[in-house]
Amino acid sequence: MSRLIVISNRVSAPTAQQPSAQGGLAVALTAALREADGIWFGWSGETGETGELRFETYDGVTSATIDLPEQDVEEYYDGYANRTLWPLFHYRLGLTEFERDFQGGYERVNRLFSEVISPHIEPEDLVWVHDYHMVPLGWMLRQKGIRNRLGFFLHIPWPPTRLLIALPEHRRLVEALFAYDVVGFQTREWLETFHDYVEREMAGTIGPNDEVTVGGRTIKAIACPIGIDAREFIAAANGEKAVATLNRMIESVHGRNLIVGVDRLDYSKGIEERFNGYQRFLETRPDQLTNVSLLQIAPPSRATVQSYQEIRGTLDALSGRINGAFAEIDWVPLRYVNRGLPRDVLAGVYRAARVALVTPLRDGMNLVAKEFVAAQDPDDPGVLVLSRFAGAAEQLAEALLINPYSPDEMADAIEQALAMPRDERIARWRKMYDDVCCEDVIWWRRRFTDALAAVEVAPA
Ligand code: GDG
Repeated sequence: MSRLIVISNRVSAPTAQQPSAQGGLAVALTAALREADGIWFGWSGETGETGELRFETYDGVTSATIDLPEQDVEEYYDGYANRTLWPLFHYRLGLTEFERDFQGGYERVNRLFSEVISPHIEPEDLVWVHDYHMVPLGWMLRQKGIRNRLGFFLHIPWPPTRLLIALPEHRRLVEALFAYDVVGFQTREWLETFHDYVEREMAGTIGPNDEVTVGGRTIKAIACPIGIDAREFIAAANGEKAVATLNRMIESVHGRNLIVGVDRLDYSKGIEERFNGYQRFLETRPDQLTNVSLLQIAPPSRATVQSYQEIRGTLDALSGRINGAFAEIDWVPLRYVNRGLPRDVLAGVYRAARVALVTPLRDGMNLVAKEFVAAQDPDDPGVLVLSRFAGAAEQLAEALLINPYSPDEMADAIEQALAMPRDERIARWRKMYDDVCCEDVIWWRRRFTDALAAVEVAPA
């Protein structure tokens, strides 16, 4: 078995200081690396003079991190990654900032990564680069003489061609992808939008066996949906902490139905639209008024970016308005927690919920939907209300699929979920549960690395 090298913006493998991994990518890759005896390279999250890579091995996973100068963090991370690519790839052209300095910082940091990492790559290693922060890295590693099999996985959506071409350097960005041997997307839909770009903008061709050819270079582009570590999560949901949380939650709702939302505080997650849909539900179903309780957990993220400060302000105001309008002296309709919870506590919260609202406006996949399914009690499962614009909707078709922009659809789905007979809940859940367990993070890792390992020869 080849050693696995993972490269991504942040290394959120567990460390002595931070023993529990957080975030979609972190949770998924930690499990994968532990199995393959790999190294995870990335930015330390610290600003300062760029020095040496720092290696640390903790709980079976080796990480190697580097600090970045403040200007690089501003231009590459806050700038190009979070203010250009993230909004654009989530279909938010109005929030996308086009600054040449951002792109300069992006290329500079990718080049730095190629310089510090390439000496640590051994000839047989599989190299797996992750996400939109690192698109040009493969091309830069090739320039450093790296001949290894190189893979790239995009965790976020691939935008429609007509949106992507708003990016001045769109062609350069996509061309860089052709330095990889395998490029993975979360869903068929994102893969097909990538095909569309290749055909329209690059005069490329789509061949059999996932092949995509542009100007004589053929790569594999695959749909490879990420999963969760289902076994670990089910165990967590049945552990002591989760059960204690479950009981605490049951007590706190006094017989009402708990509805839950869990998201990084990000405008792509549709939390504002969710609150609006919930408000519509409360307005139009007065008989349900004191029958429900919504708990929204939203740990802040990317707090230095203005659009994130704005969404936080919007949600503070909206949650206050909803509670002001509908609360009784002994009941509040909405509990809004601006803080992360430990993973096993989260598992207990999912278990206690009768309904989960997972309603992103766009999402590459969305692991919360899968975690909720994994945590349910087989005899009395809750109902997943899921945005059709989440990648997860391609697999979890038995959820109540909604358009998150429509408060009426959201309100109807909440009503339908609360009224759903037990047999129907079990039937829908069972199918989703089987898929979540079968297509888990190990399956995802293997599917990608098998495709990468099967590449015949790295290009000269
Ligand atoms: C990107 C893509 C794709 C959330 N709050 C807490 C907490 N979380 C954990 C969840 C889940 C993870 O964070 C979030 O994963 P998502 O998939 O929902 O979203 P992103 O962070 O945007 O991830 C996404 C993913 O990459 C993987 O490819 O699915 O589409 O955007 O695991 O449980 N964890 C804890 N406390 C919290 O309060 N412990």
